[in-house]
Amino acid sequence: MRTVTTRSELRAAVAAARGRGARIGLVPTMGYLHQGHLSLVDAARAAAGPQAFIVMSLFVNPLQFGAGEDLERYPRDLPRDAALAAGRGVDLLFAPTVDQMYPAGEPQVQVVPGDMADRLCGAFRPGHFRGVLTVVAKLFNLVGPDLAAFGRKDFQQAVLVRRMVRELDFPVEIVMGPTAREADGLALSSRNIYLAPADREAALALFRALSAARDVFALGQTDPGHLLTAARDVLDAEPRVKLQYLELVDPESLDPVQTADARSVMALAAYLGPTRLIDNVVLGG
Ligand code: PAJ
Repeated sequence: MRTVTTRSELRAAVAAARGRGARIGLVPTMGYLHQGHLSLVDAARAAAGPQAFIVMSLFVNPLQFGAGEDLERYPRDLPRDAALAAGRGVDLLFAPTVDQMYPAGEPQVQVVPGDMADRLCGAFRPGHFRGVLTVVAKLFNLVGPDLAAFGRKDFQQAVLVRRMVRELDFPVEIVMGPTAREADGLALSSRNIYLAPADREAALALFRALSAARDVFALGQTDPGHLLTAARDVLDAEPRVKLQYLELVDPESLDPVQTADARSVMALAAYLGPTRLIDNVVLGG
């Protein structure tokens, strides 16, 4: 695996791979890699086929962090990440500085999403998805991938990237990888290392709550109120969990559903101490 830090080295390395007939798969990340990120490397490789050339980007994107969020203390460890990426078969690691990505400071031209970015997480993180889509668009233009992999864990993000690709005609196939979890159900996240032991234990209530709703749905319940109550009861029983939102939405529009079906997605965000965690499940999946 080669690591590059400049846009020109990135373009040259991708062009060389393309010249050899490679199909380019991109896995965008903010680093501090875990098995969720690495499972996307596998998904991208599988989708790209025998001629796969996998590019991973590793960039803590300041544009997507709001005031008072964890930009400064977001965990960073390039040597560790490079070893993990190489071990999983990444071909090219792109780890730029902020100056390299935004040489003129905050870009004057950005990708501004519509109402769908003001729901769920977006309601509590104004400007977050503008920052995400702007950096993803930039990465798509720098790499020119045939496909790019995103995790279902960040469900709203993956849906908005799909919309951006469709509505702005990026010639990129989007692959959505399943949520990787610890053995006890906690969704893997770079932020899990912030959790104090008692909060790590309490955080299990998130997936337990979503699973409870899924169980009630499996018994035939389709009323959103009942399904949300099933989840909320589990969360309420865990006082360390400070729920930010719990919603049952359509997977395409992100609108709240009137009647649940197997495709409906239950999503939540909650604070455990100072740490904000998110999770979601597909009711029928
Ligand atoms: P980051 O949080 O580092 O996540 C990078 C990718 O890994 C995203 O597609 C995310 O959905 C996926 N991922 C994270 N946890 C996962 C899990 N437990 N299972 C499966 N996939 C998981 O998301 C971002 O970075 C940024 O917003 C980014 C897209 C890189 C733009 O800056």
